[in-house]
Amino acid sequence: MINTTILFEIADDVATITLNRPERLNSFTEQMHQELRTALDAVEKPGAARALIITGAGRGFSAGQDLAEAALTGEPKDFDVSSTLERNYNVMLGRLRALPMPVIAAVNGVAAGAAANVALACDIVIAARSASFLQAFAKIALIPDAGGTYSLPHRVGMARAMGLAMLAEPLPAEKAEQWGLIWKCVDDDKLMDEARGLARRMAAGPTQAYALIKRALYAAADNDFETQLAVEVDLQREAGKTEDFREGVKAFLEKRPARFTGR
Ligand code: LHQ
Repeated sequence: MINTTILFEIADDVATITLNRPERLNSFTEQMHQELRTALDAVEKPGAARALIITGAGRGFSAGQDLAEAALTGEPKDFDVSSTLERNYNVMLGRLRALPMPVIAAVNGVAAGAAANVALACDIVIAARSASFLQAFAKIALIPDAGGTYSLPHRVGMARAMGLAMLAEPLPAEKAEQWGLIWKCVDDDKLMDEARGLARRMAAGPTQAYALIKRALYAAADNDFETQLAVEVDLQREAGKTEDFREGVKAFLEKRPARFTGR
């Protein structure tokens, strides 16, 4: 389907995007962003998939923006660094967050710069024990982008967020798990089994409930308690109208596993 700067497939309701420029540590180019848009178009088609995995080919997840790409060379007056954020990263981040299914980042190696924050924008982040998260930006005199200035203080608190952003030192996966930055760190050779297992499990789960859980939890970061209670009322109303809710209750009462369809 798409087989150049990314690999893309959908099997058993699980879509998988593999960033695929291993010789450049899967750093993001304009072409890769274009192919990611095409892949997300396919995932967003109703009924196409019920979970998405994002991972990297080779020894890294991704080194962030391709710093060698033509648009970044030359005199500062000739390019606007923010343009790719607005055209590419931010649109992609919004789409991942809005995707009505769980998105799993399987971080197979270093995730640096914008790529670290793309991974952290996924709903569940699993990392190989040898992987690391590097807010590389300050090394090239930039600030964390792709949502990093939002997700870091929210997830790990201001002290750690500031240290990660200013010192630009790699955070090993185990420490990322201990800090609550990611869901889980697993042995390298177990990473994809673990990610696929989770994705398959969730692809057979209550897809609409997962989508509503995402909406509720992401909204919470910006809401006060009263507002969030109201959000829960609205979203729970929607969850309660799904066939899967009826099936879940019925299965409980009949003491059998639920057979969810995502409807
Ligand atoms: C790369 C890259 C790379 C090109 C490794 N580009 N070639 C948004 C908007 C607009 C502008 C700017 O930025 C942004 C957001 C961002 O993402 S800014 C942050 C960009 N990323 C970085 O600054 C990280 C740069 N890379 C590194 O610091 C290292 O490569 C890390 C620590 C990730 C990995 O180190 P190593 O494991 O030692 O690998 P390596 O450095 O040897 O890289 C392997 C190859 O990949 C190498 O090529 P070569 O021809 O020498 O084998 C690198 O040049 C290339 N590469 N990152 N971002």
